[in-house]
Amino acid sequence: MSPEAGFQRAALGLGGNLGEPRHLMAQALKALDERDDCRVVSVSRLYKTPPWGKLDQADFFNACALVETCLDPVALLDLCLEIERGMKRVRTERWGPRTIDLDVLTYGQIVLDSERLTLPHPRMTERGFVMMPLTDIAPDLKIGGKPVEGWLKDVDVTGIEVADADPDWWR
Ligand code: A4P
Ligand code: MG
Repeated sequence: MSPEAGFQRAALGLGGNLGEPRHLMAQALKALDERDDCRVVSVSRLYKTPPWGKLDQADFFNACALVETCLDPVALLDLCLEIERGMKRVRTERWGPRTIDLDVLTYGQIVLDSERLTLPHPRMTERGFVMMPLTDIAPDLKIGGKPVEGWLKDVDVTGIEVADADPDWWR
């Protein structure tokens, strides 16, 4: 199914490991879906994932979502950053640190390397915590000519668990 005229399909990656990441991720998706310029088309299952990169930190929750938007790629990034910032601010004041990461993974078939935005997201294909949820919702999406489910076969998914199998976990 193609998006409506003037709308492009983008894939987003969500993650967090401080406070209530599941709640914040759900709130972020609702905030995107409530807008006129962006709607959530599908959301992956919710995953619990061991930390990648810096290992001495708590497990993460991760998920991916497909959205349709009439925002251009940089405006979509700005919206994601604005949602991140808003949540960090609100949460930090009262209950201590909370984090949510909201990355733009792909935008249509656009390949871009600018100061503020790189598309596709440069490290996405190396990360089980991105490829596994993305396979739920876009197994055939091509990244660098290869489908997401093909990338998934090559990444380490050790320790990644489904935390909620209901695709409506965020509603
Ligand atoms: N930027 C450029 N391209 C993009 C893009 N496609 N999407 C720029 C989003 N941002 C993009 O982002 C910093 C800047 O990158 C943005 O202002 C934007 O202009 P950031 O997300 O604040 O950077 P960061 O998170 O500090 O760095 P980095 O390296 O992107 O970290 P990641 O990739 O977010 O990794 N382990 C598990 N299991 N699950 C996780 O979710 N996440 C991280 C953080 C580490 N380990 C993890 C997880
Ligand atoms: Mg990031």
